[in-house]
Amino acid sequence: MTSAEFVRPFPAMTPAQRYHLDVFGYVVIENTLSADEVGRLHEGMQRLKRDLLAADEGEYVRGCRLGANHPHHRHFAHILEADEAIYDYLTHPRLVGLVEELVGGTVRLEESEAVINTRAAETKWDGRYGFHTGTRPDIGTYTENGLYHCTFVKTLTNLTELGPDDGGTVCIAGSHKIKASREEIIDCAYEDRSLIHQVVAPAGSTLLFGEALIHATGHLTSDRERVIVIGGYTPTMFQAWNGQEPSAGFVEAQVQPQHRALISGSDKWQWQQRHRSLGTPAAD
Ligand SMILES: O=C(O)CCC(=O)C(=O)O
Repeated sequence: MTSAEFVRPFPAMTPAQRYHLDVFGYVVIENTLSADEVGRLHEGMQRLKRDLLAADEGEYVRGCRLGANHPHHRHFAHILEADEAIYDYLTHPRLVGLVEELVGGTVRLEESEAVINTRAAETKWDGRYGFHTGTRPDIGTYTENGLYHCTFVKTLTNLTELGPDDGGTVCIAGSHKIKASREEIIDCAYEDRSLIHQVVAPAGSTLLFGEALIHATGHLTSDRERVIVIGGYTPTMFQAWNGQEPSAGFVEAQVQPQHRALISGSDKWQWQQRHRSLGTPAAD
């Protein structure tokens, strides 16, 4: 990145993408990353996985640690500082533009994660998912111009192809707006499984959603490894997730000036709000 300006599209979604997001609580935007970007990120994640597995248990590698370390499911916490390709992903202008549209203003990075998983050892699946949320309707959501907004937004980008058997993220459609007991909503979804939507998309596609949406890792039954990278973002005055604050040394030495506020949260209460109308066409 050489340009001194950090230009993000606004609005970043087409009206139809925005409507999909409002109705279901998520939208999958295919091929947000080029094949080269996917390749660099995939290599970066495999390198990080190798280095973490070679390190002592609990040890940090380039600022990252394994939050979960099972042979079939590894969760990587704070990947920001681990690889230049990951930094480029987390500061990708189009992806940050998508996030800002859903937040309704400028954002800071709140966390960076990845998941690498494969089919679990043979046990009979009980048909249930690890459904969870990071915020709740009303507490972390609001409406402006008649459109849904959320103050905790994620981009989940798959670096491997996701067919129906490849364990793509699942969510309970529409749960981002339902201010009822989470357990009762989950019971409804198990009763009518058409309410559970799953990501099926080519490598390099991005699932965009607000964390009030009930979601989980999907059930993987194929022989393929799934690799996803995740950026979490909030308005500028919010805090990073526990243990996810970027190191001062990294911000000083590695972060480009135009990304400082995004990565460090230094804009704090100078939050700049921006809200679209549904029919506004997407910017180029
Ligand atoms: O592994 C997944 O697909 C879901 C990840 C997730 O739950 C999250 O980022 O909050």
